[in-house]
Amino acid sequence: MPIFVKLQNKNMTTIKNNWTVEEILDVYNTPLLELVYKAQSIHREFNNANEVQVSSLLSIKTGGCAEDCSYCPQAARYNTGIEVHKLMTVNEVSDAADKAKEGGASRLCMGAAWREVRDNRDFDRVLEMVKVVNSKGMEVCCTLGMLTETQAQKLADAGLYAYNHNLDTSEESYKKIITTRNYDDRLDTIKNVRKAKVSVCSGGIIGMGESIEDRVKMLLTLSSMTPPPESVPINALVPVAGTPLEDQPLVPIWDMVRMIATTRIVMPKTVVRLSAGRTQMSLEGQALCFLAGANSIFAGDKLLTTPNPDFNEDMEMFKLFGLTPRKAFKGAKQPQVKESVTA
Ligand code: SAM
Ligand code: DTB
Ligand code: SF4
Repeated sequence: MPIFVKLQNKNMTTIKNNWTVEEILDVYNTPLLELVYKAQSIHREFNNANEVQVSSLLSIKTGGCAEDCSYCPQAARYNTGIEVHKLMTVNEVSDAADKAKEGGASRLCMGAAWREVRDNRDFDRVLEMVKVVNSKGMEVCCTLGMLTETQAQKLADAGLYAYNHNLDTSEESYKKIITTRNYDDRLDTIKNVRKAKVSVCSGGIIGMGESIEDRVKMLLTLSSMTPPPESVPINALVPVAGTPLEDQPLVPIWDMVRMIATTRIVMPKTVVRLSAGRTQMSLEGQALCFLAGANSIFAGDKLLTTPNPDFNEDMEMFKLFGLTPRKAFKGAKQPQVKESVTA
């Protein structure tokens, strides 16, 4: 079975975007080493396999969120003991961006524990933050919750490069994880981001008690978008005490490898980010994830509220694996992607 079809026509590459659940399940269930081999082959065909995009995360507004996302330490209704912090100042963000850039990050992703963006002074301040970080030659990403079309356009005008808005899981399992919004709300925001011509970053979390079919269905929804997201973060659940998912067992590394390899195969050109959960993975486990086609990480000692591997350890890991951090794409022409082709 051809697992993807690629047509080369000058600058135009066509990638299969009509996967079925059964086809993606077949990919996911391929014998492990064969799966990694296939994913690595596709990765090498479409990307520079020695380059890894390094993003730095900054929590610009922490905790006190109105939503009930079962995994999240920042939801106000769970007692997780995190330090709540109001919106940072533009100067604080500018200093943090300088530090991240010095460390080699090409992208700064600013996260706010908001259900949605409201048209108020806080949003005006975020727009200023975007302008300042953009002026430093970094790709600026935000994850601020739901957005209207107008808000997405304002962020784009301020110089936003990418917007992160995760689908997290399949539509069916979403209802078990979050009740204060629905899947369509998520899809609507992603559409608004697209309309504003901002790069889309959308992925999910594994290890929340979902089935393999749920994982596959999420990948189907992402790969069927026209075009698919430019980046897809794959998070392993970080079980946080006080959240409803605190007792979930840690995700086996083999599940993470399978999920990353499957993401790489169904979305060959997408940046696949090995996201939350790296502190619970060995170096060998992470090496397998890179072999399976991961080509991005969050670097920096903290994610939003939970720990991440030490920055210097990550740079040592890159050295050991022969990987180099990718330069910022800003200003570079993005390849054109034409959709719809049958395998
Ligand atoms: N409030 C915004 C939203 O929900 O879109 C932005 C911030 S929210 C913390 C960003 C993403 O972090 C979530 O969509 C989820 O995928 C991920 N996340 C949150 N808590 C996590 C955890 N404990 N383990 C893994 N990923 C997590
Ligand atoms: C994403 O997919 N993972 C990042 C980023 N997008 C915003 C967040 C992970 C958060 C992990 C839990 C925490 O540190 O609070
Ligand atoms: Fe709020 Fe986002 Fe956490 Fe959900 S994931 S509780 S929306 S910060």
